[in-house]
Amino acid sequence: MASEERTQVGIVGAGPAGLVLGRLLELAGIDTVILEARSRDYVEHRIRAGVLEHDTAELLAEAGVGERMRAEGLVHDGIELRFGGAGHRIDFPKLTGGRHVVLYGQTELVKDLIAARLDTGAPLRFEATDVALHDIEGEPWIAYVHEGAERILRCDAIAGCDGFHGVSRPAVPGLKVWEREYPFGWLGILADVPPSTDELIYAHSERGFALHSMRSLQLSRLYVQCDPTDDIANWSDARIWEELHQRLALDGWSLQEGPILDKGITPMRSFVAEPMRHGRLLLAGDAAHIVPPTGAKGLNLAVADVRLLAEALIARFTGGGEALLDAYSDSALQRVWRAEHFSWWMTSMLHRFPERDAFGERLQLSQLDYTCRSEAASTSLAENYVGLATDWWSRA
Ligand code: FAS
Ligand code: PHB
Repeated sequence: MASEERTQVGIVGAGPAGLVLGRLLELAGIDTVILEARSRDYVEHRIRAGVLEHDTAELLAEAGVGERMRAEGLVHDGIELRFGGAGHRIDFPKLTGGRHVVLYGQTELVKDLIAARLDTGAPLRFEATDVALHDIEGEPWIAYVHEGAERILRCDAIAGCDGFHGVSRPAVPGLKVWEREYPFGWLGILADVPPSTDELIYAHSERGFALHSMRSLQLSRLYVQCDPTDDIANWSDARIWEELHQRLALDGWSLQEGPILDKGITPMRSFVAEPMRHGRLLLAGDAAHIVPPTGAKGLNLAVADVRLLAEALIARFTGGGEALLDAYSDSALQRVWRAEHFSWWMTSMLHRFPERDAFGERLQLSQLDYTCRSEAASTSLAENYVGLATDWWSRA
């Protein structure tokens, strides 16, 4: 006989979406239970995003989980676009009225959120398997297995924060899906070497795209565009560094090598599923949408979703009615499509397309040149990269 319990919001998934939502609801006194399929160790060491938008960093600090981010995160006031043998800096504060980004790995953010939740004792169940959603249009409940026992969680609402391969999106009937696959992926490395640059370098080269990012002043994170079906076994450390040297090359600048601690290939896609609500099931984060990582939007978009979702659920549970919940999907999708377009635009401008399209390549170079020369075009890149201010969406 399965043991039963009840909560106000059942959250499926302990990635950034589920953990931030859990934190915001907990601070508002809303009961939640988070169910996570994998182990704590797995979730805390899954290397993914690195850039926090201005308002994402602010939200984490306001939610009381930003202390280590403030101490160890790196505030960045710009990025460099490198093409045609020259580097061009995009100055964020100058173009956006003082906004910036913070370099702080998703692994660290997840560790901070998990620690905060375990510290308060709010339920967070790792290795919760066989999660199945039921009666999402009526009286929702979640069946799952934990510590060898069948469990039932009855909820007033379910937040599907279980990522692209989760069970929540498939539970929504009649979904409308938009998808675009790209003919390339990213090979990413984590290297035990100080970054060779103070700010991120996005490089367009004849050999393909490369990105020099970082995780700290001691740890570098770098990427090269590759065939999405390629096998990482085909990429020796020496071959990876050689490609990075060639694609990031600039007179008077050199790239420092170091031991590679982790390497992997990630395919790229743009994906949106609508609506993000069905009955009492609300989708947030990668469960509803995916962006190519070029614009550093994935994690930030997940946080933007749960900022809206938390506000709607808090209103629902504190006598504010369901108007914000009814508006959640449309409000979230406005931000989703803006991030989808920006991520597609950055990806299309910077990557070399396999069909060796000479005309397309000249268009890319012209777009890069214009983006760096025109204050209007630089401002457009900068305001999307640091993240449109939360109140931007309510302006006429
Ligand atoms: P997540 O996928 O992070 O979390 C979902 C959670 O749900 C996971 O912990 C999963 O174990 C759990 N789950 C899944 N199914 C479940 C089930 N049935 N029951 C219970 N739990 C379940 N974004 C960037 O901005 N920059 C990057 O460089 C970048 N690199 C990436 C590299 C890779 C390989 C991937 C896959 C993504 C990358 N992203 C990047 C995007 C990434 O950061 C996501 O946008 C971000 O993790 C989204 O957070 P969540 O929506 O919480 O989803
Ligand atoms: C990262 O540091 O992982 C990173 C930074 C910027 C991007 C994508 C990934 O656009």
